[in-house]
Amino acid sequence: MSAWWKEAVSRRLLLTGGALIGGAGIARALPAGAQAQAVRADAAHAPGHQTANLGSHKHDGMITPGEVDSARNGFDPHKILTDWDTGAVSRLPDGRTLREFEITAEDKEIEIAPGLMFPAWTYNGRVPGPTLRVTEGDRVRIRFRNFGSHPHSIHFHGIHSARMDGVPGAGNVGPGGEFIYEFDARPFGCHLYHCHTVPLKRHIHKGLYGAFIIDPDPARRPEEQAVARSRLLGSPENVAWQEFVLVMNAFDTNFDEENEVYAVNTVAHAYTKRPIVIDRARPVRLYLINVTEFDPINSLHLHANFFDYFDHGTTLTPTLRTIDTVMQCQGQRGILEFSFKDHEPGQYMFHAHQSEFAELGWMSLFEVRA
Ligand SMILES: [Cu+2]
Repeated sequence: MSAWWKEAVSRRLLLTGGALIGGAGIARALPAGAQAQAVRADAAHAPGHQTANLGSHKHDGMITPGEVDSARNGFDPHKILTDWDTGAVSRLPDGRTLREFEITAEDKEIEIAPGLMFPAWTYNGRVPGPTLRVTEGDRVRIRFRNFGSHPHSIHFHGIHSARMDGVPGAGNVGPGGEFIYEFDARPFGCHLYHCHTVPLKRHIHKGLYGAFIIDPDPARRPEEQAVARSRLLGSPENVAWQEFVLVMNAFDTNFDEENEVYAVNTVAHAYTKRPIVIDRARPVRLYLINVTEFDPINSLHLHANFFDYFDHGTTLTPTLRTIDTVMQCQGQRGILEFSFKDHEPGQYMFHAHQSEFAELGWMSLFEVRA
């Protein structure tokens, strides 16, 4: 069998065996029972052997058994879907809105699948970090303090000066240090922020990233006011929508530069075990961001339905219409809009269409209710 298949088998057993990994090798860290299963699974898939027994052990269905302790983690993937952080709001002398945010970096062990701890680096103690949500044209001021053990920064995707770019020499902060990033929010869209300290792949993968949404200002877009208002958080037109943020991420639990666990909003299979409830009568808007390290792309496939897609969220008319799957490379993002109004109630899947990612945690459900 190919090396890829053996690898997939051992990655899958890591999850279904409920092993606890803290930087040790997978085989060494697997409990004795799971090691025995790993041996059997490999034997079952030896060339010429027709009896696949992956589904025969007690945790069937490719879902991580058990529950993650959200209280101990200090964040809940279901709350992350909608907990927009709009900052402390005040008026500048010129009448514009100023939004101020406080973000800290800290080292923290988090549970990413039942019993599976990951030594993360976090913004505000959570992965992904807070979802910052502002309006086009606002002044944004972020006070960043580094309580972590390594240098960190915040690099925002958006338009700003070189001094505010969060790269080495411009807002890179050593342990105990502090920096204030400040810029005008533009362009409107679905953006992200992440640490830009080297080695970048390690700093991003450890958990230092989050969503940064800039809503369009309807007053600046007279031609497209109605749709702009529907995107503006809290407007009557916006309240009609069901909006959720989904950050596609993954975790390399044994530091071999391959991921063992995949998810949206960090916790494997969180929305399979407890589906996202959808009111059939109201439209759905997803803010989708890919920060997955080590794999070149990630994707979202919606079952039994199609959506319109706004690449980067920087337009008010769709850039792709009537699709059911979208791919994103790391750092790419977009807005998905769809409706279940003509569907019968029930559970509708959405997941990565890389099947391996889905089995390793990136599988989710909408529960559509009448
Ligand atoms: Cu960093």
